[in-house]
Amino acid sequence: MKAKLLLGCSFGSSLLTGGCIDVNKAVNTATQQKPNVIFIVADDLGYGDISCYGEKTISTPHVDSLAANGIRFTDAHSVAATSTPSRYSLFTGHYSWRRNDTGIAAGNAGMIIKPKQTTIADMFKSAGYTTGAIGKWHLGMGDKTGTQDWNGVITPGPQDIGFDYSYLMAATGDRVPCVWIENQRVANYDVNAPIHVSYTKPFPGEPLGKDHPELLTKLKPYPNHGHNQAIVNGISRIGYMKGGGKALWKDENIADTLTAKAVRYIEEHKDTTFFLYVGTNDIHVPRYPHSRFTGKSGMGYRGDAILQFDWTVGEIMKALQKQGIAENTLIVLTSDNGPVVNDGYLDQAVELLGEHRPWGDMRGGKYSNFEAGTRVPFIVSWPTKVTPGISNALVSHIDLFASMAELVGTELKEGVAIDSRKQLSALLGIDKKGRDYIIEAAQSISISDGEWKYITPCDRTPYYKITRTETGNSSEEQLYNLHQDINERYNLASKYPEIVEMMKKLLKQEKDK
Ligand code: NG6
Ligand code: CA
Repeated sequence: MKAKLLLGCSFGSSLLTGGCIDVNKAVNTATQQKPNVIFIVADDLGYGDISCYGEKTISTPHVDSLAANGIRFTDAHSVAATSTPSRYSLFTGHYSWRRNDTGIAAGNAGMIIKPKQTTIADMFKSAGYTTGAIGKWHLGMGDKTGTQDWNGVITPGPQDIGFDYSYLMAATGDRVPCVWIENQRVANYDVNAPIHVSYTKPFPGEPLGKDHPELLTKLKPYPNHGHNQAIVNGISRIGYMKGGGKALWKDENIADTLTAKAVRYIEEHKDTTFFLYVGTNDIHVPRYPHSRFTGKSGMGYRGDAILQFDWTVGEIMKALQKQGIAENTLIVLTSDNGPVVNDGYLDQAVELLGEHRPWGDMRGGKYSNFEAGTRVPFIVSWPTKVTPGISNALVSHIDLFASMAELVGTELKEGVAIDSRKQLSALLGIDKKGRDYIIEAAQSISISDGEWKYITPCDRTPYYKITRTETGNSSEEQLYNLHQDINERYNLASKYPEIVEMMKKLLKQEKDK
């Protein structure tokens, strides 16, 4: 009965607004002098991977200081439990599961967001912002998969979906091509080493990790995880690649490079109003941090990569201070999906994990329908506007689009960011409730009102052996009470069929939209 009452209360309120809280004051002042906006999106960083979320095993002072001066959310969610669908949803305000081509993208995938689709960057531009994207992209580039000209202009690209400036890795650190792409051309291009990329056929004469383990000088792939194709910088990857020469990245310098680019962007744009997306490579595999960080966490490269991520955050904050624009810059710090310990390389992450719990109190992790798949760190800082604190409001990446539009005073046109809702008051810590419900996608789709969570039945494997992930897939309907059972151990579906029905109805309504 209690359950019913709570559910009724939660789902009974308006689904389309941030509630009756008045955010006009904050927004009005904001529109007089719009803030710069920076999204720092970490890769595979878990809820428990930064010290302000409670684990005593790691120290992330810069992130903690951002949280101490901003709002730290305890119930914030990415839309998906892997990178491509998660970032797609964040940038477009559309649920990734509305399309069937938003799964983990290859390094030679064509651009998933088509130029005609309006992105959050387009929205910022229309409000007079300059826009930049630095770091991990993983949303495809070029017209069609496999047809990019890596030796010329790669088009369409970020510029066609709202980013004035871009400095990106096409996909992930473990996928070719291992080069930076600046404004849709390979940065530091080497005319003597033309670049060829394939995900189907190896290039004759190019050694592969699986045949030449003696050439793997930095990290070896974990057997059974693949990552044993092209060798770049002593590390083998997914996909085949030829050429690159001096343009090839060195993994140990990736954080330095993208941090320097972000700092320079801030310096060069201090007199404009800007939106900057920084997607860090940390802490995705292959984890191979700079020697300044190695051995510092006691947890091997995974922990060291967390320290490197924290350093990046510190450098960005320092740059804002130095340019005198820290006060009126809104920063959102989050992760694209939950944590994974062994994701494919022998980097001792499992052996040296010790007491550290990247997933906090939750079950699952990256790839999982369970909470740790999508409940991610989420911090909002805006020194002149937000009162520091902790918020338990239910928030989702899906709402960043409409909420940022609210912030800058832009009305969204029909068909734009259809799944995104105005939640600025929750993001600024005023509304303590947030969304009525969120929808998340791993291999199955889940819906939760913060207390109750329903996971749609899915016949795929309940356990990924290679990453040791409990996926949360089950052929049975699953219903959990997250307030009493954050670890999702007790399936209450048969006990509360009316809640299951309510959840399914809502999900259907969303799907039919
Ligand atoms: C998986 C890779 C994993 C990682 C992931 C993408 C294998 C066995 N595993 O397919 O290592 O690259 O894709 O991660 O190849 S994400 O965070 O970018 O979505
Ligand atoms: Ca990721």
